[in-house]
Amino acid sequence: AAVAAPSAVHVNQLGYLPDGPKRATVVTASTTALPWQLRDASGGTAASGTTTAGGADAASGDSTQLVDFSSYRGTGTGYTLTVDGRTSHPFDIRAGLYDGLRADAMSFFYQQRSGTPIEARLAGAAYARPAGHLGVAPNQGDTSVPCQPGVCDYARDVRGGWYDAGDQGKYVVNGGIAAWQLVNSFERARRAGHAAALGDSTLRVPERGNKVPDVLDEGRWELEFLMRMQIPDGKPLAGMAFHKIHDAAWTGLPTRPEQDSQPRELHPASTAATLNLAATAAQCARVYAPYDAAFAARCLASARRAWTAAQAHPDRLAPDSDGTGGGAYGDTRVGDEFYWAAAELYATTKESRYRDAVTASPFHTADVFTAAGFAWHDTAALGRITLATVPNGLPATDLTRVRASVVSAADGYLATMGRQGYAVPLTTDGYVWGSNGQVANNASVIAVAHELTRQPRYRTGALEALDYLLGRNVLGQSYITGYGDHTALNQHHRFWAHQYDASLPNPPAGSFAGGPNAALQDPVAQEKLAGCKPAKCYIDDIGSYSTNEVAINWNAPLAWLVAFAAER
Ligand code: 9MR
Repeated sequence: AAVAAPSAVHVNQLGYLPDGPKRATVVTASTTALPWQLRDASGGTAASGTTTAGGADAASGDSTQLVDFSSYRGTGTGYTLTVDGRTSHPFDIRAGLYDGLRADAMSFFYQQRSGTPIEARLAGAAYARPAGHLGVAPNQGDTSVPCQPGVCDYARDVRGGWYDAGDQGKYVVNGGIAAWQLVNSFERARRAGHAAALGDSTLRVPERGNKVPDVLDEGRWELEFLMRMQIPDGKPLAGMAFHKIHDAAWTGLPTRPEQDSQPRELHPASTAATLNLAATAAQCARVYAPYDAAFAARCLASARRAWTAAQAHPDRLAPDSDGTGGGAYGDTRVGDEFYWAAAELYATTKESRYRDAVTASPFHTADVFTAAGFAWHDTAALGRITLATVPNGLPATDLTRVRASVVSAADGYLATMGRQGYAVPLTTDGYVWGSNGQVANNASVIAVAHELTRQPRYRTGALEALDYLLGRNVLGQSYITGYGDHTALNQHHRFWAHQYDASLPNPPAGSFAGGPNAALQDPVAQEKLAGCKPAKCYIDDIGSYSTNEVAINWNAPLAWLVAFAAER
């Protein structure tokens, strides 16, 4: 595989929807309008016009001009845009634009599954591998995993779930938000009348043909793992969830999952993990009920136990320091998780005790949609979205306020987009570890505002965030493998490590890079990106884990957003 050099005319390299916005950005010193031409595959001029000022883009430092060809109504493949003698990568304009990416961004999760073989017939021969972490040598987990010394005196079967990212750790807080977003994408699509697009036999997963929507099959793979992380009755801290399970020491790259010989360990139970379990298991009880009543009941029982345990132990806080052999995922502020869990339990059960927990939470009236966006450590927005969209018994005035808070957050993100050359719902200080995930999360809030209001500007905003992720950005970089000419191809991963071992594959199509991170938190970024403007702090190198890793909590909002964009 090879990628083309970037072009100075930055477009969505996958393309544009016929009825969607169609804008591009050109980096230029010119402060006067420039002529542009849209050319079709045969080279004929399909449309033409002049640019408008994009201004100085603060996050990149570039001065920009904007092209707007939204009024063009033709369809086809192989279009290019020429501005001032410079030509973009080719792109399509067609209604089915996002169908392939919808499946690939979701199928990423199958390929990250632990505890099951990845089958060639589903993933392609290059991506097939034996099951990882089923206790088969040299693996030392995950069928009987002991605790770290002093944490517990027994072992637990915590097989399954998804590997978090390029490493093979499994973390309840990150698994929680990612599972919630996949299941939520189905719940939202069903409300919108588009459930069939995520239905049975729409994904390359082993459960195809079982009459359950494939995205729910995928979510269940993680939910079963999350419930295995719950401490059984009769043990100290019963009902709490272990924060994480991972290797005792970091493994090198490459390390195929089935070849990992490190001991695996359970880390102390945490309030944050327990509330992630309560929230996602409560959502599970609601969404899976029509397909598997017994599973839904098991989810609800687990959620209730987790909630009760978290209330009894509100101060088991995961530290930032526990980062040997796996990510720390420290979280010392758990009021947001309490709110999220209460909201999910209330939406599912309608019981007054959970409603009281919702309305008593300071997060119920706080501005939970920050400029930075919600994240694995900042989950109140998930609860707010559920309360705004899932029928519940909140008083009408409260419900109106809850819904208005989503719409006003979306207006804020749209305003942020409008102030920049690249229409990204991220402020200049938002280029953190996983910034692309934050772009997708904020775009999903804009999409929920579209559901609540039906106002076209919110669909436009959500689609333009995808333009950013697919190449309309300062680097002219598509951050999604396989979609675009100049794409991410060497994301940090222990199996898809082609850059380090030519016998291994690159990441599969639909893999989403973490994205620009101004803090330069790895040696490659520090060496290659010193002095970068925030939006440029990205390098497609396997060693740059702080800018170029994949992770389940980034692919999940991408899959969510693309499912929204693909609806027609
Ligand atoms: O996404 C996480 C980010 O918010 C943190 O700042 C960063 C450092 O702690 O860790 C990120 O998560 C990584 C995790 O720690 C280990 N697995 C890979 C994750 C993505 O890079």
